[in-house]
Amino acid sequence: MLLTRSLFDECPAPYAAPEPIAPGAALLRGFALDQAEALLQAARQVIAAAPLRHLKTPGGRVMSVGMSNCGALGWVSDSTGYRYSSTDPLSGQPWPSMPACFAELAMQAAAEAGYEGFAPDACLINRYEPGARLSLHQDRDESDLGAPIVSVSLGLPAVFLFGGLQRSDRPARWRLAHADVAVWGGVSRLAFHGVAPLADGEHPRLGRQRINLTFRRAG
Ligand code: MD3
Ligand code: FE
Repeated sequence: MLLTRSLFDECPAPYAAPEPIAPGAALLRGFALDQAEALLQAARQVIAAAPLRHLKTPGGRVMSVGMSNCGALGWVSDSTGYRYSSTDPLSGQPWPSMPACFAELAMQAAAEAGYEGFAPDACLINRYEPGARLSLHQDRDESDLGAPIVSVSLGLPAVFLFGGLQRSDRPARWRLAHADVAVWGGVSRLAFHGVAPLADGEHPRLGRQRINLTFRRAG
């Protein structure tokens, strides 16, 4: 049984139904399976035009996660703070437009979780290599906190930390695997969350990395 489990651990099951993980939040396991190849190809094109980079935090650290964006607005961080920008600070050009397959998947996942009419204007691409992590934080740089956030996991599995409205609330741990989609809205929208250091591994499609697409209504 142990052997069977390890062999098939990374065989994603087909999507069945949303699993509630907190009020307003749902996990859609395997929801992106049919679209994973198209999403990865589109992500590769975005990254070719707006390369992944390790941003500096206002506190002066370098983030372990590599980031890029597509859509009208992109999330950036530097010594002066966090914000959304319509241009890529590396090139001075607008971010690549959001691929249609990205926007469509995000809209469908939001609807599946009960949020009709989600129209993201920002997609953050996060690339984790083994050891990369995201410390506990809130997403509060968006002007419309009534819109949900949709996140799509690709590649190596990660442990997602999902806390409460206070940083001190002990977070629950959720495993997010290839093609899993999570939707966060309502009272979960301002919950503290993060990603534990990525465990090393080899994903059949993506190798030693995890890519996360985070869709937001930022403007
Ligand atoms: C729960 N990214 O970029 S997305 C981020 O896997 C970020 O790269 C993570 O957190 C990642 O800010 C997780 C899932 C997510 C996004 C926003 C949330 C979960 C959330 C907002 C509230 C609660
Ligand atoms: Fe976040």
